[in-house]
Formats: sequence, structure tokens, C-alpha cells
Amino acid sequence: MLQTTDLYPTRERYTEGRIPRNEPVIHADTVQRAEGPLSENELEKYQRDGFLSLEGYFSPQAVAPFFDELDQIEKDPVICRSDQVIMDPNQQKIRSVFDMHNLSSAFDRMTRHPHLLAMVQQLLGSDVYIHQSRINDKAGFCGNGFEWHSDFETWHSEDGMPAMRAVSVSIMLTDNNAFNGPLMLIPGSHQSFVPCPGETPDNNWNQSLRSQTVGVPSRGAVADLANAGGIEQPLGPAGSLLLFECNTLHASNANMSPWPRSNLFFVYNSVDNRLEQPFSGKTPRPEFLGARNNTRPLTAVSP
Ligand code: 6CS
Ligand code: FE
Repeated sequence: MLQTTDLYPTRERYTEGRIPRNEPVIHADTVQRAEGPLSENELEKYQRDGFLSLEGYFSPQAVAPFFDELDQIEKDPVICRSDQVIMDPNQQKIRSVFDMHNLSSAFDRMTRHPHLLAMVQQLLGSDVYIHQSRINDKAGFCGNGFEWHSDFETWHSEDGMPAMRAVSVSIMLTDNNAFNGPLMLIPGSHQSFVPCPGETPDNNWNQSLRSQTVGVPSRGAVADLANAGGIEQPLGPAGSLLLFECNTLHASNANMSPWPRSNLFFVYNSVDNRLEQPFSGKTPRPEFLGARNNTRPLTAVSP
């Protein structure tokens, strides 16, 4: 298989400093830009910040069945013992469930929701497929946080995603408020790639999905970017959406509140950006973390 030149060396090939982004943030051509569904104003915000918050996009009632289905999955002992379910490092609670769209037809249909698909196709300027889907769950009083990172840094080095042409759609299944560990993002951080120090251990995902140490930028780099762009924390009721670019730096705190925080993530990749060999030189991660086989373009289905 042809391997693209590594434009974003990190880890084994670590260099200090930042590497300017080599591709557009919005891949739509002029016609796709004008056609919508995202307005010029929304596109400009996404371009500038690396994310776009659409508070109250769906009603809480529309997403309630997904939360209930998660509850069922969490009670299924077979699924809970599988690799795709990640437990919280300190508590016997679920932290993440991967491959939601292959576990449940309701989640699968949601990835093809005509409105979601149209927004993502506009941003990526092409047909798309699901690179990864997951629920990140933070139980009340005990859900742990996530370190600062760019998803693209991991997907590039551990999965072989060549370029920054992927977007995460996060759907809040519970309210996200200031107390239950919502996502924090650094506006503008998507404009450069921050190489991360450290070698990638074999099967790093076993560790990194519980608590990440490799693939975390230096504190100095995070401080510089946060001093320049600030930190934002999009909040909203269940049903709110967040679209975020694959290279935007983000993190979240532990959930000290009594209220659960449960967010669904669909990661869409452009069909023109399919995975190659991991740039870390390690063996590829499992299909449920980075799709290699199931990469047919998605077509819309009505909810
Ligand atoms: O390793 C991954 O693919 C993932 N890890 C984090 C911390 N965020 C995105 C992604 O699910
Ligand atoms: Fe992430």
C-alpha cells in the first residue's frame, strides 16, 4: 500500500514546536459552501474556532431513547466484558463504549440522519464514512476526566489517518453543565499540529483509553495555545450538538456533580482520507477504534 509522506511527525519522530496546518479547515467548494445546510456565519465560526456549538439542536425527548439503550447495553454482561467497553480506571463504572453504530440499529440510523450527514459532507467537501463511534459516560460523583489532546494526533500516529479531514459530531445525551465535566476546547488550536513527546507502546489503546499519557502535548504548548485563544466550554440541554474539527485541542474535568454526563460521538472521515499504515510504525488498532474495512460512503436515512 502506498504510504503518504508524514506531514505531522510526533512521538517516535517528535520535534519541538508546532507544525502549521497543511490543509483547509472547511473542505467545501464555493457551491457546497453556498448550498448549506450550515450558514456562512456558522462556517466562519467553525473555521475560526475549530468547533461549532448548536445548542438545543434536537429535543431532549428525541435523544432519550439513546440514553435508555445505553442503559441496556451497560447491563449486558457479554458486551461489558468485550474490549470495546472501557471501564473507568478507579471506579467500576463504564467510561466509554465504542462502535455504538454496530451495536445498535438506532445508533446506526442516527449516523445517517439527513441533517447531520449534510452538515458533515459540507464541512468535509466529500462523501463520508464513520471512522469511530463511541459514548463517553461520566457517572455522577465519580466519572474521570480526559487529558488535553488532539484526536487527530492519535488517529494519525496510531491509525494512519493521513490528513486533517475528519469531524466529530458530539450529541449530548444528558444536560452538559459547568459541574458535570463538560468538554473544554481551545479555540484556534486546530490551526497547528502539536507534536507530542514519548514513544507509542504496543497496544497503547489499552492504557490510553483509560487514562492517556502518550499523545498528550507538553504543558508549555497547551499554555501557549490557551493564552492565545482562551478556553471555551459549550454547554446545553440534552439534544445539543457540538461539531468539532479533528485537530482541535480538548480536555474535560472529572464529574464531581451528582448528575451523569453522557455524550455520544460520531467521527466522520472523508472517503478521500482513508486510513493507511499507522505513522507510529506500530500495528493498526482494532476496527472498532479506527475503521479500515467498513468505509463505504454513508447514505441518508430518515429518522
Ligand atoms: O484514542 C482514541 O481514538 C480516542 N481517545 C480520545 C482520548 N479521544 C478521541 C478518541 O476516542
Ligand atoms: Fe478526544
